[in-house]
Amino acid sequence: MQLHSNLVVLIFILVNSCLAVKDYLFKSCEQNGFCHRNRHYAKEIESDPNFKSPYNVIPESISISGGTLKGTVVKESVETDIRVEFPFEIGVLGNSFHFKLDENREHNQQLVNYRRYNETSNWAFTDGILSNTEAKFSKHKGSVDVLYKTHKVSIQFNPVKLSVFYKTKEVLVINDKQFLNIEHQRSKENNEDNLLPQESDFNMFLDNFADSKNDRLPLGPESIGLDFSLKQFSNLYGIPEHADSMSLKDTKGKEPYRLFNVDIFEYETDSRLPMYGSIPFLMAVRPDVALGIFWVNSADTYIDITKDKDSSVHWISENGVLEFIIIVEESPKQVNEEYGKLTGNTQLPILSSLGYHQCRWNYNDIKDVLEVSSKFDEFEIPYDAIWLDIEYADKKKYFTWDPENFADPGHMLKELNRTGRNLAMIIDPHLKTGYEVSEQVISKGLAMRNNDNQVYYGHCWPGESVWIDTLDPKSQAFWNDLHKTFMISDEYKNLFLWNDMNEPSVFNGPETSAPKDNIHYGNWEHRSIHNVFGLTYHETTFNSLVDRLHTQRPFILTRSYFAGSQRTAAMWTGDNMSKWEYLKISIPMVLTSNIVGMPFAGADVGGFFGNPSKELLTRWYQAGIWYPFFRAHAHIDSRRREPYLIGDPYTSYIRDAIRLRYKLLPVFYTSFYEASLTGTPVLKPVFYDYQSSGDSQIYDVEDEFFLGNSGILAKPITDEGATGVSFKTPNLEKENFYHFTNGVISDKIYQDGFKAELSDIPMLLKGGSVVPMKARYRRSTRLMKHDPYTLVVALNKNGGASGELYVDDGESLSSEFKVLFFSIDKHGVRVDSTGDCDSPLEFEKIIIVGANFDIESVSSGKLAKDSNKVIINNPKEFPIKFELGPSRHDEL
Ligand code: NBV
Repeated sequence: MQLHSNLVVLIFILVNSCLAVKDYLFKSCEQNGFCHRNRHYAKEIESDPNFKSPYNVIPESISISGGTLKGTVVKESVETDIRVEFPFEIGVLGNSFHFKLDENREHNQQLVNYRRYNETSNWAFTDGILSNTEAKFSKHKGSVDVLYKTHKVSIQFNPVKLSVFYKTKEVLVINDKQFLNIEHQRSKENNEDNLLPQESDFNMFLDNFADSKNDRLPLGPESIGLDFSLKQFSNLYGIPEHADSMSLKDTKGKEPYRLFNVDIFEYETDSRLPMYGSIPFLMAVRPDVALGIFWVNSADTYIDITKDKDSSVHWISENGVLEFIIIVEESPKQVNEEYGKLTGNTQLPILSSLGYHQCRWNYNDIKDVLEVSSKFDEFEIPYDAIWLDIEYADKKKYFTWDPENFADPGHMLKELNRTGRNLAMIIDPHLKTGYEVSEQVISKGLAMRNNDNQVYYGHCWPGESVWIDTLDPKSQAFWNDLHKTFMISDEYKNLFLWNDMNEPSVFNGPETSAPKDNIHYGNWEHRSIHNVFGLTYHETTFNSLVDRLHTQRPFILTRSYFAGSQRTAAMWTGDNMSKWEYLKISIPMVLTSNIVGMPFAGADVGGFFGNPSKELLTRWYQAGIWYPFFRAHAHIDSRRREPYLIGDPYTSYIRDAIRLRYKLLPVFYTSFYEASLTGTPVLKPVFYDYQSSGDSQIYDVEDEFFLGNSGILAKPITDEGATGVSFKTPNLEKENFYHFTNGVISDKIYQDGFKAELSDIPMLLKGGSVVPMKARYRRSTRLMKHDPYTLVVALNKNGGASGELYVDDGESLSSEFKVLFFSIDKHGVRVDSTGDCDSPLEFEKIIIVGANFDIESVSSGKLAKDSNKVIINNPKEFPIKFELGPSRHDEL
């Protein structure tokens, strides 16, 4: 068995090392039964102007109670004897419209749960969502209206169609094109009597895709499909994960976007192929309205997009209940806020996880780890976490240490802790057979099962493995115990965890994942829960860490994720390559993640596969400092490339870049604080603030972004040999942007492009901003704790500026905190605050640019002037009052 499994791994590695993405491994829509059938159905309908949908609401079925409308949709066709009823429910959650439709199915004596999976929302939604009791319903002949806030949803009965109105204007029509399709329960024997004339029966009861490994499809066809027409929306975003542009593309005549969590090897850019995670949330934006569609489904899903003045989106899922949320608000920010109320906002990260992470597959032993660590100090490059990949474990048996190379992990953790550093370790969900942990998983009945209800054995890094079924609530206690005993003792709190391969990745499984007819807790098929499995795994890990660390915020990085993952983990974009195009695409990918409420995102700096040129590596670090999650990583076969190894001037440029990240940590932390409250992006696309600027090009800007609400606008250089940069700055007549390259403020106002040498990180600061920074070099975040702040102030055209700073202890789950609000004008500098933390903060400098008033003296601190900058050193007391000189501008 062992020999066999090693052979499989070897073949996998050999095959992988000579091929790029094996798209033949992944089903195209054409090959994937349910997608093929739904596209076929849509095509038939589009070509028949007389088509009348067979789905109607039964008027007498409507009942309203306690803020919920219940009713029944009937699928009825005169050409056939089909008559199936689907109960549905409509409600309003917060300010979001919620629709859920199920099917009353007959128990068919099968092993697998015969019902449509209806628990995706249990994983995706946060606790304590309240129904909006102010929602009103009004019945009419042939329709019923739901009214809430400034919204109305009108449900037409025959055929079923939902029109969504916002401030009296129609913004969305659901089932406008009549693509609604619910493949109801039937058997192979009576299938013919259950088909509509427009339907194809392609692969309803068998899956002939070569890699499908005989999926038994025990429940036959169960797919759902539905179209959404977005009125006057042509800017669509979201539905990650794809290595593609931020603005979604038209898929007519092409592959649809697919959401199916897979370990995609050497993924290509400009692709709608599925990747490691999926968030079925789409945002559409026009100057006056922003709209969100959250398709609450964890099965294999395709999305067809037609882009036009009125765009349309066709969602197709393999099974599950038909459930979706519609959010309509004025701005993308408000849509994020509503989505955050449903799925939760990102956790406020432990501050040190916002520092720089140094990873590679693999650091060889403890000596290696500690040497790398001290090299960072020798070269005065800050870092916060060093990472261990799969080789630290004894024969890749997670929860063990390699006895030779990692004999005394306690010593390593203590040494790292001395300089405030963390160790991040990988723990994957595949567990090698034949050792204590996997044996217990099997004996406790916690393993994922195959379609014969036996433990499922597959292959992954350690060879033959079993998978923990984290849908089973019993897995939690078991996982808690493992983490407690493994992590040596409570003494060590400087541990971060990394959950990889949790799509789950199965080397010999269909599409490199688990067979869809495998079985999970509740006898649900893997088919139904596939896209949420990764979340169940990292959430279980999160809870284990909370259990172990008690009051300290855990940090977990996950590769696979779903809507709701933001509550407990950070993500990264997986195995990219050391090529310029991957550096470039990482920015729209991270922006997309921010748009859909998962801001703690990053990409492997330097590229995972291959060896970057020195220029590429430098530019990647300069871009990487903006990723909310900032980690360098490299494949086991790549050359070592820790920043100090590259040699000057590159090492110096990289050092400067990393140090700039540390200087900006107060801004990152404040942005995360805001994100944790309101779901707002940490890396914010430009269109968020210029939605109604009248500049339609702003909607496609995907190579520059704001850092939260700080006013910092950055545009990383992602082209080889580039020596200049040109920003897209809207509203230049009304607003001014100051040069802020490398975090050094200048009084120069941006006009058009400028030069950017290899040493330069191009950035601008919007007039009207106050940026709190910590300027001193320290080895790690924790060592910066008591450092004083510098305030960088860029005044707007009216001579004013404001900004925010969030402070707490940086690590406790619930700690005392303080939010400072800075405001500056010709009278002086004010600081207001809220919160209960009263540890004093120190400010060492205030640098002001853009003052067209002359400050003669200040009430606190020492005034200095450097060309056109005003500098106040060591201000002790706020407010600071300005005494203006004779050339004051009274019109201000
Ligand atoms: O654990 C090894 C790697 C890891 O370094 C990488 O970051 C993950 O995305 N892991 C995938 C396994 C396979 C890599 C080919």
